[in-house]
Amino acid sequence: MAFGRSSRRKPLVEPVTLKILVAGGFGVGKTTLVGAVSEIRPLRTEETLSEAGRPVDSVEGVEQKNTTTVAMDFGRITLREDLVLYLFGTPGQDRFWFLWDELAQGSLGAVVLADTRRLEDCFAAVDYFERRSIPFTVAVNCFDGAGRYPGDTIRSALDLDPDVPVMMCDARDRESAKAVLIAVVEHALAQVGKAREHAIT
Ligand SMILES: Nc1nc2c(ncn2[C@@H]2O[C@H](COP(=O)(O)OP(=O)(O)OP(=O)(O)O)[C@@H](O)[C@H]2O)c(=O)[nH]1
Ligand SMILES: [Mg+2]
Repeated sequence: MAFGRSSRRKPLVEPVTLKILVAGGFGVGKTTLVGAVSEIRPLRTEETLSEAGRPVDSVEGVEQKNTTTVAMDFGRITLREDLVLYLFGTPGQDRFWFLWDELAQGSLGAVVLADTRRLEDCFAAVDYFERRSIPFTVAVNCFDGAGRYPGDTIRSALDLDPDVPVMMCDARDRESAKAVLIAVVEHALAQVGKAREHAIT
């Protein structure tokens, strides 16, 4: 163009940015999910799993796993021109619990990833968000060879409230991971709406 007018269209509004946590037990696919959807190169804080850690860090079912998140994952996804999510993946190992309060600050909602082969590993995350009234959804990462169960079976096994969405996903798949994030945003916004209504009436 003659006078260098940029052809790039500027967004009409500044996007709303929301913070979403991606939580769950050790090796459930949190880093994978953030990496699958992030439009920026995700920030990772991976350390190699050591021989010494073997008794503590069971990689049963995810034997190809040789690193673990020691602080957080960070990624970003634009869901719409006016809606951007900042994603924070938590570390999965119990010894990094002290980081969760920092990561949870200011978050709109959370995804708790679960693996049906070790469902109990996500109890702590479910508990954490319930106690703090942070809206969350449960996404079962369907690993090959893991048992498939209906959402309601997962719901009762985790003793979830009826309004907590439960869905299946493949953390490696961008569209699947994106659907999980859309569900958590919708759920969290609905919860905020309900809380507001409650405050008015
Ligand atoms: N088959 C299969 N493998 C997966 C899937 N998601 C993740 N993986 C693999 O499982 C392993 C664990 O994934 P990570 O994303 O590192 O898990 P994480 O929850 O971030 O682990 P920590 O940070 O250590 O708690 C990796 O080797 C992935 O390639 C999946 O949906 N299917
Ligand atoms: Mg990780």
